Amino acid sequence: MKKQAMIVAITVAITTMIVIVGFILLMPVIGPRYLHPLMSQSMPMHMNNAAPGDLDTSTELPTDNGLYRVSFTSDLEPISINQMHTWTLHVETADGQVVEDAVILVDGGMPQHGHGLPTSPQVTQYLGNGDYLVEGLKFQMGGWWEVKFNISANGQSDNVTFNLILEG
Ligand SMILES: [Cu+2]
Repeated sequence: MKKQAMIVAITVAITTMIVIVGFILLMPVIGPRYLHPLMSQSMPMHMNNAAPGDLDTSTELPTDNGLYRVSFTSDLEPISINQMHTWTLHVETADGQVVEDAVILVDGGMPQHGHGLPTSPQVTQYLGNGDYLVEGLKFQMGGWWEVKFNISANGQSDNVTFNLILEG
């Protein structure tokens, strides 16, 4: 009887170890789905994502490397979804000189959804006084959006990212 009990105990121990090791090995496959159902790709993510609480939604920001100060105003105020609209971007140097004739590229998207902008907004016109017309902006759902500008002037390039929280 004692020997039998020991065999049972060893069998249980080995089985438990196999199950634990197997579970650990399978974690990369099953883990995300079982442990973080909200992060699963198959879930509709648009409803359950809160933007980071400390998100900077300033409409005036320095560029990443501090070359320029950039601000924007929108002709749609407040900015709402599913409406094509226009921004005016204002660009100054760090010391407050208006930046003329910059080449500006527009990009953006929703960091939590992994998709970009639904349109291809472009700077279509220099309005003078450091102001640039950005046409073709549209956001098709509520949540956290990033709008990025790459600004090149006088051989120097820098980037700025504006954060928007839109009602959906
Ligand atoms: Cu989205």
